Amino acid sequence: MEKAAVISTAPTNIAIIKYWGKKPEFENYFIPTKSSASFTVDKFYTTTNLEVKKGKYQILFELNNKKILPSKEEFFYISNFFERLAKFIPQLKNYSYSISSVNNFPTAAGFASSASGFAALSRALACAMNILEPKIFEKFFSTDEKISAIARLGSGSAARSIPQKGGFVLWKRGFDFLGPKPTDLDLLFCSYAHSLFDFNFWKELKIIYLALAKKEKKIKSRIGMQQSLATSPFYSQWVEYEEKILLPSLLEAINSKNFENFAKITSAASNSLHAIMLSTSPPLIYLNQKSLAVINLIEELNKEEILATYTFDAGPNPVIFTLQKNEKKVLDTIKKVCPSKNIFIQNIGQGSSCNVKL
Ligand code: 2P0
Repeated sequence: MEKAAVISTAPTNIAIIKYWGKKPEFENYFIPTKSSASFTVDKFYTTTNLEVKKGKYQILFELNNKKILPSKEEFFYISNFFERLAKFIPQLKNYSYSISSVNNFPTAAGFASSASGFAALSRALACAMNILEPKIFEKFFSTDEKISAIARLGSGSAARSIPQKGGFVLWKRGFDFLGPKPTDLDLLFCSYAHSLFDFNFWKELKIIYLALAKKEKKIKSRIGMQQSLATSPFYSQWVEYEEKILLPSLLEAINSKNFENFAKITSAASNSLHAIMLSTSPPLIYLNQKSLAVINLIEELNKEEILATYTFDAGPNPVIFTLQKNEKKVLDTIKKVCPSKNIFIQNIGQGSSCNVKL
């Protein structure tokens, strides 16, 4: 075959236990310092059309129906991903790639799109290689675990948007089980995400995204996490505590659908991430006044009974979790600080998928 055309979709995900840093000795392999765990969501996703043709290596990239020039940062992230991949799979350079990605969620509202974007691209690439290069497909793309490890090279959080079952997904840091002399492939495939609880395991859980602030020109996660690793005096204790204590407690809380414990762990993990960010030098401050107002509102709401919890990534927009039976009460509270049009209510969703176009 000389040509393949495929269409993929991948949802975004929201981490409860966060990823914030790569092992410096494995920097080129994007192996995280700690495991992370997230919920896949059902309403925010990227759709990617990919055409792969035999011939001169080149990349054309459109995002939200606009051509992205090679001088732009978004293009650089994509071409960098292909360069990193080509170190493992040189045959990728025997093809040209036309990529058109559309996010169904407001990109400018500050919702991260690199997770769904790189997951959709990796899934599409897997699908295309199945048609064009069966041996390469077999070696690098034949399981969700492999595709998840590949997606990691685009953007760490994308690894968690790959597993088709979606739901609650664990991305293991993986390096604990490497032998003394790991090969390139050991390093590539040791760290991947897999689904622990299906999308329909905890149907009552509601995930509410708030667009409090538009995207700001802040330090990008990729740079920020390097700075935290290099300068936060609490970094290694944070990693060990979350790996050994918080993550196992979270798995237990979800397994038993214990919302109260889940809520306490979720806000604690978010606040710890932001404490690490604040203890970075120079400090990384992603939360703003409105974010703090939401934290105060939820803490106030929870005084008698725990009804909701919150988490923040590298930005000011909260994601709130509650149970369906308490959704109205929680929304009434949130609406004090966020207009209805900026509130996006979601369920836990399935993962990425792909179809071949005729
Ligand atoms: C997460 N974040 O676990 C954490 C929480 C932000 C805060 O994953 O360098 O864009 O591309 O691997 O995936 C954002 O980092 O970084 C992120 P790269 P990415 O969701």
